[in-house]
Amino acid sequence: MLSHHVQRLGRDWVSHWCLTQRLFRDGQAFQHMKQIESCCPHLNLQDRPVRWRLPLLWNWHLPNLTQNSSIHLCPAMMKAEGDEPHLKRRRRSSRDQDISHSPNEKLSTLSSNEASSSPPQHEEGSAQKPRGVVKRLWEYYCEKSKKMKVLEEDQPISQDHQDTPVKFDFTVLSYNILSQDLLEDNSHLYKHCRQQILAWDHRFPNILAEIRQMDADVLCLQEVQEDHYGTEIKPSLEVLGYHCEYKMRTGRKPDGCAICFKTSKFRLLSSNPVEFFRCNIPLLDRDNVGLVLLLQPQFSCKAPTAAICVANTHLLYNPRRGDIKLTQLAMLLAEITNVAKQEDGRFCPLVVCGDFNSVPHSPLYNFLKDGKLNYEGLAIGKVSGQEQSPRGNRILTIPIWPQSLGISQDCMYEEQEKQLEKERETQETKEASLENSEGIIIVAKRLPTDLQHCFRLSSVYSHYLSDSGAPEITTCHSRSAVTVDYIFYSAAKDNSRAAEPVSKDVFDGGLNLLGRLSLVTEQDLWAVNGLPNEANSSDHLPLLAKFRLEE
Ligand code: KL2
Repeated sequence: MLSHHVQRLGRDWVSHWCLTQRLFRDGQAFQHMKQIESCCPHLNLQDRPVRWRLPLLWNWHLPNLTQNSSIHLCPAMMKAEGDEPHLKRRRRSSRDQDISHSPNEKLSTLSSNEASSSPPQHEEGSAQKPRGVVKRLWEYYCEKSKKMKVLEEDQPISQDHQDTPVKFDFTVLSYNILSQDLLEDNSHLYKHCRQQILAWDHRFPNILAEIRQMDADVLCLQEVQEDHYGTEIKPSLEVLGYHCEYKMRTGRKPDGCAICFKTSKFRLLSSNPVEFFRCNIPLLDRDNVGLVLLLQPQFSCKAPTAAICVANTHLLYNPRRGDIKLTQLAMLLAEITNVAKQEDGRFCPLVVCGDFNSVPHSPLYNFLKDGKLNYEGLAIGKVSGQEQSPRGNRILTIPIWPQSLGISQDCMYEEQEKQLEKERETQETKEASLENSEGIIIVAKRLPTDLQHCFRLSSVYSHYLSDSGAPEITTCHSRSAVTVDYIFYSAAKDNSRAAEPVSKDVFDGGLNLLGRLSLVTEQDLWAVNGLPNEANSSDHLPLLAKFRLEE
């Protein structure tokens, strides 16, 4: 499976023969391939033509395909998401200062108030820095160290699980592709970019080329603009073998979330859009959405699991409105609970992707992963962790959302919760009479400020690079460089990756994380002019993970 995937990735690299030759001349490609082969003989790289070996290097080098190099950034026609503040939390290290003042940037202009804290703005006609080539490597799970590792020469091989009777491998990509309307509404965030690279005609071919090269079986895309979706994105992805499902935001912003899957790998069982806007609930006056699919894997033999559930969302940006973000998340979780619930009462394996506009280890992030949050005394500006010192300190109300929303504190639809309670009671009565015990059922004391959901999820990424400990960055522009994008999944019981918690026994099977495409640091990104740049055409990086579903 893996080597086949590598082959498919590799075919797309034939077109980048110049890079191939350069890397081989430098000896880098060969060296890296040798390392991979020595660690993973099951990849059988020896048998492949040379051109199939390159994708594992994963150096982006996308050609400038644009014909039309001019762009007119129109003034914002609509107010950006409510009255959102302009500053996101921004981590500036001394290293970044060095970058801003590096000799390479002599010709860049720094505006007086941004000179020390923001990347330089580009002047048309200024000397070019290197093209945006971000080096990202495949990291594979190492059974021995129980860690994700870039393959090295002395690394033992234990990946192939040859004795697994029934297995299904698939890859998932999560990518906020930056809608052109939002780019133009928030043009102040992209002053470091040459106008030419911000044109949709430049960006779309690059984004499509990235998606083609990664060749994921499932794509979770955010900020997919409706007109571009209809005319370019959907038709192009269909040519690549994807079936596409789309949910546009409510309100006036014409972008939304898409989930696309290879029809050769999955069949659509159901598609469930989620709107977070409710006209009768003042708290829920924002237009964000989610999309939840139930997919049936196309196994070559008898399927061990009937379905997997894939969810995608883009939560509210506003760093101060953690109350809205948490409610939006609860609404998404209620839909996931509904869709993923099987007849036997357990849940099918889950993959939850998206741009959560929340940083790692923030209360919202912890809640999503751990399945519980006590929000007593928590300021709404602290929920997402986007700002270290949020203005205002309004505390979350108890409860956060009104009962009229119809979603319980367990993030379930009230109806489903009642049904579940009934089932549980019947089960407990049965167990008590069987054991003939004193029938003491210990119920954990539940506070009114306790939020819960049914799942415990693991994150594909660990948010800090394993070698340097530097924070991984998924989005970067002139005001922010943080992780806000994630791929979460329900881990198989024996697959507690990188100190991630094991899923509760509520899942019917689970997923093994086989590998991921490594992320990079803020410094790495500013070394290629930040995002978007010549080759990376969004202000986010794509996240990519490979999973195995086992019997
Ligand atoms: O952070 V994002 O970018 O996940 O990449 O999600 C939102 C922001 C997206 C959808 O609302 O638009 C961006 N300052 C900075 N970014 C903003 C703002 C703002 N005031 N408003 C919207 N976005």
